[in-house]
Amino acid sequence: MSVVTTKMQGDIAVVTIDNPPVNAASQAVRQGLLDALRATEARQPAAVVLICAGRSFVAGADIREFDKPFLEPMLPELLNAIEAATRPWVAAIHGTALGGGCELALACSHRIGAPTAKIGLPEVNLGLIPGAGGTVRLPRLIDPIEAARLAVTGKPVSAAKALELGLFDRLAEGDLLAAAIALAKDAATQPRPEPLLTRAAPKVDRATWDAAMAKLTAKARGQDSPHEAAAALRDALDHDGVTALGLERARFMRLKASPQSAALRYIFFAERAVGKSPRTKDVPPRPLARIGVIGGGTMGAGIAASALLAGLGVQMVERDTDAASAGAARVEGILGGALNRGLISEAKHAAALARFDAASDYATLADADLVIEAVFEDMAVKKQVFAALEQACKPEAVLATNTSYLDVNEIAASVTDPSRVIGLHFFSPAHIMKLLEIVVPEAVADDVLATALHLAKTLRKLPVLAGVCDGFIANRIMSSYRREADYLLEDGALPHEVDAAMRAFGLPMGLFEMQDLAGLDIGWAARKRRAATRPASERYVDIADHICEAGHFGRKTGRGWYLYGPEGTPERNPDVEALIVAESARKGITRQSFTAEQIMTRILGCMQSEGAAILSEGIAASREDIDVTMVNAFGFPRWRGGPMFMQTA
Ligand code: 3H9
Repeated sequence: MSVVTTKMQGDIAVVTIDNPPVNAASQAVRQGLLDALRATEARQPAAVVLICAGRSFVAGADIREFDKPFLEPMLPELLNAIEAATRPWVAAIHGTALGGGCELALACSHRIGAPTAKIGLPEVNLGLIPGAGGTVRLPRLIDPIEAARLAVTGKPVSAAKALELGLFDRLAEGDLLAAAIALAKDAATQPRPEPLLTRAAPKVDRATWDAAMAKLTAKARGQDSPHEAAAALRDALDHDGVTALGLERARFMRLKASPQSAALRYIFFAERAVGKSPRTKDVPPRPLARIGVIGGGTMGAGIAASALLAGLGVQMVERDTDAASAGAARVEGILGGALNRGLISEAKHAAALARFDAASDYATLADADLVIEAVFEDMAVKKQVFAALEQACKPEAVLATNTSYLDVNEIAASVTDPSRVIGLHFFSPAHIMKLLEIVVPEAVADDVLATALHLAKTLRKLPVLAGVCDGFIANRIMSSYRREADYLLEDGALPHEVDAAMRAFGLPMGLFEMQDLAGLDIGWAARKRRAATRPASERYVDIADHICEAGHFGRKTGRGWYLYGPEGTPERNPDVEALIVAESARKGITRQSFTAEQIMTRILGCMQSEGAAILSEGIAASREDIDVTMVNAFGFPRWRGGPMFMQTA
């Protein structure tokens, strides 16, 4: 069956695209649309409605075609032809109209949206700009700065906002097709709006424009495409539509061939490829309606809030009633924050609170389908919790640990049925961070793994599967490059130099600033715990230990790797720098200076060799697992794809 069909409904032609899953504008769709255009031009209906089957309007060009030569008909020419049609075309939009889908809607003479629809130009997220007239037509339809906001930030807008901006002519009350046909009938009786391409460019004062673009591109941090999108929009204001279209196309083609776009497209597909296991194919998950969370600290509260916001019931358990009240207050704080910021309605807030309870009694977990412990990182404590869970929970309940590095096989072996135990490593703040490392112990049952993946989906998290080892994927790589950064200090670099190199690379924060923010005492405690098992031959840098021994734990004590004044801005710490120089001397190391590039070559090389070890040991199944983890756990710049992608790109 053709992916594009045309049927008459009275005197209106209804053209339907049906190309699951997201109606991407593949070659077949483009050809189908061209055929539909020719047929409707020949038949001359009163008007044409363009609608999509399935869950969405066209969600963009087919990204999978981008690595191959483009096939005719090309999207820009097709859209020009649709815009030049003699009959009105009404785009009826539900789900998402993104990228080429938004551009298709702009080529139509009218647009109507379902109230839940979203529309936008997300090409920048793939290292691109719109390449089929988006930057040219949109500023000729709506306020050019608002048009730039869509193209430069890549963030879509809601149907209500699209109506307010003038991007939609109407919102559909009730049935979308019926409402679109009504609009098409109205359009057939009215003069055609002038095609956007031939409209005069709107005038925007240069200074106002530049200030707006500076604001919109402020967060680009090394990524080119937002700047390119802003420049394309400016071209569209400075030139007639046809000339601007040529400039946009040239820019699009150049960016499509760029390493940044290759990296961003890789990570787009990588994020959709991870979190799948052949073991769970055709294995239904266990029921999941109410979960238990042990521990009401920052992590436990974040996990609880995330589950409540996803519609699950949550029973929190703390060691006594005071701790339970404090944990409950943390959860209520997160939910209240979401309400105040307009992220959830009053009704959703009330319903989430109604599904929540905090207590000090494990017996309250009797009906929990899955329990996640988020208590202190200590094997003995974890085993005690699991022993209590075994007593309190129903036998089919999944028991999960949120440990970030402890041996999940050992935890599993401590209960009678180890097949029910799995690792669910959330990242802080757990209600915001998307990554969820699912740690798969040897004895785990397939349906327990399926339940963990189902939980990730319910919580709208990005699951990555990891094997059991110290630190799994995320913290194992983090520990290794942290160690390398410490070696760099002894070898001649200073903390601000390492941090500046990391920021210049595109990371949001340097490693030492990050440690100061998290608190140096956390890593110190972990190092002390591991001291007994650390091989004597291993190179060990004790600078951080000396800082902690002096009672300096980072931001919270005003001193750490840096000094913090009342403003909270990190300043170089002369005492620490003297300590570093003294440590190099004590170890007989001749200090040398490093360029930012040399620093990053060492840090990146270290991430890559640890990643290679993780792959060869089977801790991660693919390089995608590692790259997705690095991008989503530690802010590794998406536009570089990830350390493993960089090694092979
Ligand atoms: C563009 O349009 C350029 C033009 O300006 C100019 C051209 C000349 N192509 O995310 P999901 C697949 S650039 C191919 O899990 P959701 C996806 O891989 C494009 N495939 O679902 C997955 O496959 P699988 C501008 C695509 O409901 C499946 O669909 N558009 C495309 O969470 C489901 O995806 C964008 O950047 C595509 N364009 O989210 C939009 N999109 O099942 C990119 C998706 O095999 N897409 N797939 O793993 C999205 O943002 C989300 O997919 C969307 C749905 C919001 C649509």
